[in-house]
Amino acid sequence: MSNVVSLKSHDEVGLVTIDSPPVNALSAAVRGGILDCVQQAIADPTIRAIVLTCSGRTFIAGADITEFGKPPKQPGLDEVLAALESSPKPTVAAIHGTALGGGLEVALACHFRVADKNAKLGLPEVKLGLLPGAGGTQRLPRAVGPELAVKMIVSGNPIGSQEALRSGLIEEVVEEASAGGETFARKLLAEKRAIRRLRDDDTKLAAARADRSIFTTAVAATTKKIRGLEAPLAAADAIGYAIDLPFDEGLKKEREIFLRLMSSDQSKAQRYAFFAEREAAKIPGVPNGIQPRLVERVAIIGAGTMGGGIAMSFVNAGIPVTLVETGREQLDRGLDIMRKNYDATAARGGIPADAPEKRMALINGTVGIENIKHADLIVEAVFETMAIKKDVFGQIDQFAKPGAILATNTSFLDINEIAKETKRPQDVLGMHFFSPANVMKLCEVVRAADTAPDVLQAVVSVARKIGKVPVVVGVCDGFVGNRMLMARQRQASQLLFDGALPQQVDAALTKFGMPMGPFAMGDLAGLDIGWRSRKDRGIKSEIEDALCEAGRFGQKTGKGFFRYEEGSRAPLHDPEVEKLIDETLSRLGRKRRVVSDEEIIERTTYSMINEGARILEEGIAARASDIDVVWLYGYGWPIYRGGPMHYADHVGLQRLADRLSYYARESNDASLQPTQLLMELAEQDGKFGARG
Ligand code: 3H9
Repeated sequence: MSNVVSLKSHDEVGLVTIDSPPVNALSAAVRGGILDCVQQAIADPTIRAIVLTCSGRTFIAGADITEFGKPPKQPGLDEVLAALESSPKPTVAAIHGTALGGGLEVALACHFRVADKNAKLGLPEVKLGLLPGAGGTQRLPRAVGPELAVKMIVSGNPIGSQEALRSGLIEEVVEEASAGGETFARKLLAEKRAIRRLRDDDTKLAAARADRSIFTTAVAATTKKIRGLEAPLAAADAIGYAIDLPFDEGLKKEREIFLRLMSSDQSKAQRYAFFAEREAAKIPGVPNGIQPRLVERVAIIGAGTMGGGIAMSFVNAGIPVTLVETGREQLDRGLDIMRKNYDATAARGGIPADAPEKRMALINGTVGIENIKHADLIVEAVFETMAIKKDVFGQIDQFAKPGAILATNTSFLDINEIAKETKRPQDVLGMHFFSPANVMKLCEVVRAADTAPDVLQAVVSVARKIGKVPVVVGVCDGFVGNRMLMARQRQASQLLFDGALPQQVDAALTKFGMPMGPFAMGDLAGLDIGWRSRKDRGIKSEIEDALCEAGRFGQKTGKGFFRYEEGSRAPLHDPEVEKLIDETLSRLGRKRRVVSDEEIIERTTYSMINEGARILEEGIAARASDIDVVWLYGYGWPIYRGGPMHYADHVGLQRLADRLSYYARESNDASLQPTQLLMELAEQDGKFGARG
C-alpha cells in the first residue's frame, strides 16, 4: 500500500486521496499509488464510482519537475491516465487549489471534473519550455474547444472555476472539493449518467476542422509576444494535431515534441529559472524556523511614481496602505494617477469593474509623517538623495512604533549610512522595487550590516505575498542589478567610441532576447540626469554629453540616441545622431572601425557577468542563481537563457575568461580583466551554478 495515496470506500464511492506535500506533484510514488488505488477500486465490487482528490493546499500541481532529466521511473504517467480513462466505473477529479500541468492532465483523463470556487486550472508547461506531455494538447481542445485550449496552453496561464464551468472543462463548482466530488459521483450513479471519455469526443473540434482559421487566428493572437521562445509554437503545433489527426496519432506527435523540448537548452534554462526563483526565497544565514515579524499594516512615504506603484502592489494583494505625503497637492496628484491606472486596467478587462473602487478604498492618503505610527512596515520612497533620505529616516525613527520594519526603496545609496539616522539599525533594510513598481516582479531585499533575521524573513515573506520575487542582496553601489547594468552600460558607451552605432548595439541585444537595448533604455530614463550628475562631478562622457548639449534628453524631448514620433515610444534611427557621433570622434582624433554583433554581445554581456562574479566574491549575492533571478525579473533577461550566470555556464567559463582578457587588452580596459573567481572556476572547468 502506498504511503502517499490512499483508497477509502464510502458507501459505493471509492475515494482516492493523494497526500504528498507540498504540492502533490506526480512523483513516481504518487503515480504508483494512484495506479494501485484505482486498480483496487475497479476490482472492488462494492465500489461503483471513483473520486480522485488531494489533501493539503492543492490538487496535483503537475509532474514532479525534480525528476526531469533523470532516468524515467515506472509507472509512467500515461499508464496512470489509461487506468483512469478506461475504468468501467465513472472517475471524477475533485479539484481545489491549483490543478496544473500533469495534474490537469490527470483530471482530463477522468470522466468528470468538479472544482471548488477558488480553484485554478491550467497547463503551464510552456513556462518551463515544455508542452503538456500527457495528452493535455489532445484532451483539452476536446473539452473546451481549440480556441480556449490555445489560449491556455500557448500562454500557460490558468483559468478560474467559473470560466472552467462555462467552457465545459468542469461539470460543477462545488463548496468543498472532496465532499463535493463524492456528492457528484453519487448523483452520476443515481442518474445512471454515461461515462464521457474525452478521447472519444470530437464534438468541439468540428468547427475548427471545417474552418481551420478559427485555430490559426487564435494561435496568431497568443504568440504575438513570445520573443524567441520555442515551446509556445511547438505547443500550438501539437494542438493543431488534435484537429488534424485521430486521438492516438495526435498523442504520439505530442509525445515526440515533449521529448524534444525536454532535452532543449531553452527548457533546461527555464526549469533552472523555476527553481532559482524559489531558492532565492531561502535566506542564507537566517536560522530555520525563525518567526518573521508580522506585517499587516503598511505605510509608504512618498506618493510619486515609485511610492504610488509600491502602494498599488500592496493594495492589489489586499494589504491596506497609509500613503504619506508632505502636502495635499502632491498626495492628490499621486492618488489621481493610481486611480487612473486602475480605471485603465479595468477598462481593458484586466481587473473586475468594481476593483478600482475597492482597491482605492484600501489606501489611506494622508499628509504628515506622524501618520505612520500604526504601520508594521514602513517603505520610504522619496527622492533619491542621501541628505533627503537621512532626514526622512530621522523622522521615521521618531514616529514608527517599536518593532516596525523600516525599509528604504533606494536603488543605489548606502543603507548602512541611512540606518545610522535611527536608533534601531536592526529594523532597517532596503526594498528596492523596479519601475513600474506595480508591474515589475523583482524586489531586491537589501540586507544592511545590522538587519535582524526576523526583519529579513518578514520582508521576503511579504514580498512574495504581494506577488514579487524577492532576492536578498548586500549593500554596495547599485546592489546587484544596477551594478551589473552599469558595467554593461560602460561597454555599450565604449562600443560607440569604437565604431558601433546605437541602433546596432540595441538591435544586437534585442535579437539576443533583451526587451530593450541599452540606448533605448537610456532614452527612456532620460539622458539629462546622468549629464547633470557628470557635470557636478567634473566627469565627461563625450558622446552622451554632445547629445545633451544638442537638447537630446531622450523620450521626454522626442529625441536622444533615437528619435521618437509624437505619442510613440518606438525608437527610430536618426542620421543626426550618427553625425553627432562622427563629429565627436573626429574631435577626439578617433576613427570608427567595423564592430561585429558578436563583439557587441560578448562585451556587453560578459562584462556584466564579470561584475556578477565580483558580486559573488564580495558576498553581495549569496548564489549565482540569485543574480540570475534579479536579471530575469528586474531587467527582462530572456528566460530561455536562464539568466546571465546560467548563460555564462552554458557558454563555458574558460571561453568567457579568454574573451574578457582579449577585450581588456584590445581596449585597454582594466574593468574587463576576468575576476579571480572567474579565473579559478575557468581553470577547474567549473560552473557558477555548481557553487551552491
Ligand atoms: C508537467 O506537468 C509535465 C506534464 O505535462 C507531462 C509529464 C509527462 N514538481 O512555488 P512554491 C515545489 S510540468 C516538483 O513555492 P506556491 C517548489 O519547488 C509541471 N516540485 O509554492 C517548492 O519547493 P521548496 C507543470 C514542485 O504556493 C514547493 O513545491 N506544473 C513542483 O507559491 C512550493 O512551491 C507546473 O509548472 C513540481 N511540479 O505555488 C506548476 N511545483 O519549498 C509549478 C512546486 O523546496 N508549480 N514544487 O522550494 C507552481 O506553479 C507553484 O509551485 C504552485 C504553488 C502554484 C503550484
